[in-house]
Amino acid sequence: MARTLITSALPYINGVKHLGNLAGSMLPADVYARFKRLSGDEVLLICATDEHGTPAELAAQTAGISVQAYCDEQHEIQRKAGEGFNLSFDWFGRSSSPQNAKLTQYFALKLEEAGLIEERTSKQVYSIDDGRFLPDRYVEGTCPHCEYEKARGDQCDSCGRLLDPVELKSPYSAVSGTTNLEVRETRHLFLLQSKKQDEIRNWVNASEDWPSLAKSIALKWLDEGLQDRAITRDLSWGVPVLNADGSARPGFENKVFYVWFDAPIEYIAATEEWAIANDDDWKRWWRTDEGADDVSYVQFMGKDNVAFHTVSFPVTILGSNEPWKTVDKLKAFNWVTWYGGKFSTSQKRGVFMDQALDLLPADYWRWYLISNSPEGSDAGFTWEGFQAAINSDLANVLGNFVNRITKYCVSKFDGEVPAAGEPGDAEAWMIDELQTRLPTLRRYYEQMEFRKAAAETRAIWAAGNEYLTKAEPWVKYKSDVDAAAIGVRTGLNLAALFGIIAQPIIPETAKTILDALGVPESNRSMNTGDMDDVAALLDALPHGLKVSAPPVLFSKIEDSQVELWTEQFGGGD
Ligand code: B3M
Ligand code: ZN
Repeated sequence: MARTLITSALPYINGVKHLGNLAGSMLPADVYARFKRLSGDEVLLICATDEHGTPAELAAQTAGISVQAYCDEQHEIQRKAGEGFNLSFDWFGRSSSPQNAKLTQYFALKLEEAGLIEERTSKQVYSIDDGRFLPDRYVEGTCPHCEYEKARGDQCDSCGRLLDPVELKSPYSAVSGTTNLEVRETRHLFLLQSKKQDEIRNWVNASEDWPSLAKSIALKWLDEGLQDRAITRDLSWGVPVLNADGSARPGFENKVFYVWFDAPIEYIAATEEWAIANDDDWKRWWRTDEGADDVSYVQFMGKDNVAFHTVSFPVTILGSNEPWKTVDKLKAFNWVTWYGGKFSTSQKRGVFMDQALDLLPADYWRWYLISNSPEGSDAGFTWEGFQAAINSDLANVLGNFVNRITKYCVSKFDGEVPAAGEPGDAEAWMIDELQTRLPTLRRYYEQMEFRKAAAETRAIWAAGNEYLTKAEPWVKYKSDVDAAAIGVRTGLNLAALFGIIAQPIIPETAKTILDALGVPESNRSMNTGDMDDVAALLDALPHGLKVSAPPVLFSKIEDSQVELWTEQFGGGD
């Protein structure tokens, strides 16, 4: 059995994610995992909250609670939101787990043994008024590259460049706002990435399966030259820096590892968390000397995370000189924008995951976000676009088809799959369509082209509607019941097929359809073998099988709802 390991970038712990975050890693990772499971692979889908670093500390401080309590609370909220969206994580872990602390410390020791870690004195911003160093986001100021005035110490939100806090112009403390700052010296561990420049370039070049967005970002970073970087910070919340014997490293008692050093390691540690909970073996997914050499490993992330996954994390795992599994395919996404601009809680722009589920079921959002996946470029969310997609694709093209054919079967054929009738021209046309479209659909999924996969899914649903127009069982029924019967039988089988191919994107609705048609779990697969024989697919439901009409699958979004939501969450203005 082929094995696929899938990780989604770990959502940062500070607050529920918006629809753009969902669309840029967790949701496509889930869709791909569902497709792979339906294709017969053994799949492990891993995600976790990313809990260390300055944003967590700052958010906890604002909330007036301890960082630990803040993370406990937020992890639970994010876990629930993920569950609400039917994200089928095999494990949703926490980077603050003891497994991650241990593994992070282990990697650091291995890297040091390999001569890739060095203690260096570095310059850090120190706040005299706050009485502390201000690493990363604790300091804000003007970006030296693009002059954006609210750049954070670690990265500029405007031009996307990674920054060193001491580079910021006109810096101020994010804790207190004070500008009474100075640069002081402090000791940190540096990861000597420059030593790994050639090895990483060779590794990136050897990767044949990376979609172009990820590869071009990785090569751009390599062209700029890999910088050695500090992997520790003057903070108390995080993974402690230890010696091999477990004692605190002298001079590092008040320091922890940098969040971007331990966060990707959590992919592995979360697998360990999963293994402990399920009495399984995590090494068969991660150690090539323990069976992971036949795993295909796919990562999902927004484009701003690519450098960390193609350069920094590989330096960590390749630099350890141990046989760890590295990524095979890396799928990166552009942004989902809110009417072309940024999502913002404070400015009431955009919908966040928990709010979305208060408005409509998960499948509505999943469909829209996947069929408008920000793959080739940014994708703008608009209420109007959302309404149009739901009303047309889901309510009209899919929903009406299923309701019409099942209701007709119930009213004219006693709710039983009719046995009579021989396939004719209309059926031959439908078979022809599916013979090209089903392999195309599978190919788009294999290539992780989600927008195209959704478009092809819709095209198959639309072809089914065209088939019914050609077969017109309701007209034929008046003169020739058997001729109507073949149309109804084919229509019911099409409805089942529509449910089967809908599973990766809209799993809940797909289940409703397949349950109503009595399709057993074992006949819901999307693997090549089961999809090859199209004629058999269109006569798969046992003749005489009792079917029922499912409840209305999707309700249309009214203009009045669009108006109301535009007021509540912002819109085009
Ligand atoms: N937490 C991304 C972010 O929140 C970061 C991803 C970590 S993946 C190891 O933007
Ligand atoms: Zn900038």
